Amino acid sequence: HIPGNQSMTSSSLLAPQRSVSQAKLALARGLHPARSNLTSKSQTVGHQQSHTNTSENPGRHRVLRIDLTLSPRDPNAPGQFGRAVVVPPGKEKEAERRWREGNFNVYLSDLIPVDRAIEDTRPAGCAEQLVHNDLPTTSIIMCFVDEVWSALLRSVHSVLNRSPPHLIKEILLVDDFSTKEYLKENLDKYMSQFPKVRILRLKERHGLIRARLAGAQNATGDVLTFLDSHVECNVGWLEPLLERVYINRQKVACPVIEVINDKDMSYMTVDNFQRGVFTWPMNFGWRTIPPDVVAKNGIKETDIIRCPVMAGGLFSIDKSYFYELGTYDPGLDVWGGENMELSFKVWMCGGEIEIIPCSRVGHIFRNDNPYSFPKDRLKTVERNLVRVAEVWLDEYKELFYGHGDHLIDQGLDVGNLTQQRELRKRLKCKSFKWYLDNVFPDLKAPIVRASGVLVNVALGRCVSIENTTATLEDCDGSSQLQQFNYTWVRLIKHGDWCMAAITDKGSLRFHHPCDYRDNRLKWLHKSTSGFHPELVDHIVFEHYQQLLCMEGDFSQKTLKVAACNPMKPYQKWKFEKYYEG
Ligand code: LR7
Ligand code: MN
Repeated sequence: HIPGNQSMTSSSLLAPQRSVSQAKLALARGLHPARSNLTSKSQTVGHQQSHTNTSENPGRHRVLRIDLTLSPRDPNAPGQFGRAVVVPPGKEKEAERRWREGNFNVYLSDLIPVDRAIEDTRPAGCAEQLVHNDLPTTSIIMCFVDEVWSALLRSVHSVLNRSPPHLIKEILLVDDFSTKEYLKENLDKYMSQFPKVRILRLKERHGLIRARLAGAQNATGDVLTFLDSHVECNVGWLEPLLERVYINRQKVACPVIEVINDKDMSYMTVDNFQRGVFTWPMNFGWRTIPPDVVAKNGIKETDIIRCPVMAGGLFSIDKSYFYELGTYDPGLDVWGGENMELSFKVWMCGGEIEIIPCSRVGHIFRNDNPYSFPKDRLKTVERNLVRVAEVWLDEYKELFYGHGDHLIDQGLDVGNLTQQRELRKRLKCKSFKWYLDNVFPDLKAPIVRASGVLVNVALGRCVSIENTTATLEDCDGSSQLQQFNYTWVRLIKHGDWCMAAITDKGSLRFHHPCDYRDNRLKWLHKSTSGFHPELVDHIVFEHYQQLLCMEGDFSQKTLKVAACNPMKPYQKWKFEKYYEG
């Protein structure tokens, strides 16, 4: 699983789980989507609602209900209330043709209103929550490259229609050097009706990371709120985010990311209790908090969820805190890895990442990026991840390098890291071990995969080390000379010395120093030999496409490498202990 590999990181696979359909959810609340405009009850609609201090909570008010859901312009329009839309008969070809403009159903996106209503999917109780009267203002930063017109407009309208105006300092649209004509003239013209919307045009393609930084540099609000350019903000989405940042400026607040279906444009809610996590080699994903943990701890649907990592695209952060943290590593290119970087940086340097269930934003999940990468996509993502690993993961970076094949082995240039490492020192950030122990204890991260004595299965003898040579001796678990670690980057280590596929004085040599980029030191064993299923329990050395296996010779007490043969018993090896990870 190479990072960026389609099957591992495709966006649609990353969509958070959902099992409750939109309709079911509406029914559960006694609302029918089509009739929710009749259920306004006592709630105030529009921007007029004032900040009345409730007597029991002076200085706070309820989350405003600023929302067109209760009175959409055209209740019968396609896609209204977040309903699924079907392509009209005879238009299928056109819809199919237009798919690749955005890698989602662009035809339907154009068909539905830019300010459609969507179901209020917040858990019960959210509308009653109180937020401070003096919340900070925010700049909304949305960067885009060749975004679909109607999707971009719907994103902007959803912010304008569902945010208290006094909290929005401005909406910054950062055009990352789009090539589409309509995004040039038409966009300025369209947005000129909204004084708060500003368009910033980059003179070359920078990628989303540096585009966001350009937005941040131009932002005048107290808080930065980043959004993708194909989202729909739901009712009351903003106040709960700003409330968290207000309570503690080192909190980074993320909404629940709901799903705008790429095929039928329906707005679908997602399962509760999901955390943002990652698996090796740093693939972002969602993990549901197990029901028994929820029950045992009495976790409520509205409770804030602390996350090891954020998805990346949608969050609020105090502007001065963002700069204190040194923003993003500006050396990250185009797309990918920046969510890991910021997450590690926030947690390790004193902050927190939270998902706020009362804040919900829909996002169009797509199977593939609709824009081109200036350089190779895989290499770009890999390079970004290596920068993150080298700066933040400490000794655990081996788990990143050890999972899957990495291009770094082929001499990929990742650029200079001095400034990023110095930043980490200057901020006195904690270790990655601290992060694992305190923030993400359920991540399996054993630095070694196997350890202890290394036994030749057929001979029942153990590898021992004599000066710089490997020998075969009677097994003695108490002997230091027979202790080895097999690591994720495939080194067989004895202290700082590594077993090499080099024969010296008739047996394999232990080499110093260990360098995981030295191909003579890399051995494949056990699960990594999944590439060669017939060679389980063998220790394989890969050399110019040719496979060689470690083989014991007890009469000589030596080890060598020889042509692999699954039938040869002297080629089977076992470590004393294996670790899951
Ligand atoms: O070169 C680029 N320049 C840009 O301005 C590439 C992209 N962009 C814009 C793009 O138009 C879009 O608005 O940046 C935004 C994000 O790009 P997407 O939508 O192609 O990314 P994504 O939704 O597939 O990927 C997720 O991971 C990215 C990793 O770098 C970013 O962090 C995205 O913001 C992030 N999206 C989300 O977190 C939404 C939920 C997805 C999940 C899980
Ligand atoms: Mn996106």
